[in-house]
Amino acid sequence: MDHTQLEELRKLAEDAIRRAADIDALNQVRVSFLGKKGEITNLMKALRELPPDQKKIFGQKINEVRALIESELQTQLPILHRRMREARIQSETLDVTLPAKKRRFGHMHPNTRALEEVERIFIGMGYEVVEGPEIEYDLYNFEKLNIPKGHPARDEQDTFYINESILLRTQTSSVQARVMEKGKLPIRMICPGRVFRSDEVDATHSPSFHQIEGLVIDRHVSFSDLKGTLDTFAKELFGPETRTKLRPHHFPFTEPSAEVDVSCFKCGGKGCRFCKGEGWIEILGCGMVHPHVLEMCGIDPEKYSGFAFGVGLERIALLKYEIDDMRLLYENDSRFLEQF
Ligand code: 2NL
Repeated sequence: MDHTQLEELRKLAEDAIRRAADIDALNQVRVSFLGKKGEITNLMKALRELPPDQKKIFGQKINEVRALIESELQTQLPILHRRMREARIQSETLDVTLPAKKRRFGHMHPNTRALEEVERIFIGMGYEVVEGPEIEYDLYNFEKLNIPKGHPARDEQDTFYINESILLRTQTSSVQARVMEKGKLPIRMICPGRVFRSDEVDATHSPSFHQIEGLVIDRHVSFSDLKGTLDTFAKELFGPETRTKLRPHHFPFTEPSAEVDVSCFKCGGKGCRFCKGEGWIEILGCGMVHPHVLEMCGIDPEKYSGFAFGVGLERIALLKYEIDDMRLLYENDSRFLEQF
């Protein structure tokens, strides 16, 4: 160990410190000179081998060099900080004269628009919106709705079964059966949601579509309540001129049952291309809840009565927005969706 060697080390360190391009590089220099295995630390260890008189001289000298390196590092730190900040500002400059990027706005799917419209109407009449599981027990989807084993609606040709007792719901009535079973009366609810049927895709069918069902249960609910409610609904949805008419029908879960037609909102009922010359368009199915259904869901049919109805959401969307093929609703072609 001699003075020149220490002097060289100091120069070397100073040089490395000045050349460090950023804070990381500076830290590396710090470690390589002052760190646990650094040059200065090694020299300190080497002191032990020296005779006592030299130990003192070189000890002092090494400490001086260390202090110099430390102060040099201290000086360089703010300089590097400033330099890095300036470089970042340089690279982040914003050219405000560049043309703006065009924003692409998304918007509501026609199904969602139709759904929110229907929900708005029924919420306005005091209904609650309730949702339930898409994977359902046979018990809630069929049994409690008066569709016993062996009924054609249960056919594997029409229903997606997961196993013998679990399936993909074919109607949202299963949600209503669950609500009735809870026993909190009266009930005034709609339940929108996805349902599944084993259908081939065509212009009016899909294996998965959406339904909105409604249910009202209270004392003294009558068929005229049902008629009035659906007439109000049709007028709200298709315009105040709309008239409704009921045709007798059959559903296993209602008695009596009916299908509801609305006067064509294009021609006012005279008959046109839109209503295929009929003047009327079918929009939903309905009826008074079958006493047996009430019973199976734990409600006393002697004390309570109610009505129920079901509409296909896609059918409403197709009619309201004059779309002629249901597949367009599922393809997510933005050129189509942009039009609504
Ligand atoms: C249709 C017919 C309908 C119901 C659904 C219902 C639900 C319960 C009890 C009784 Cl919990 N009925 N729902 C009633 C009549 C018709 O839907 O053609 N839908 C598209």
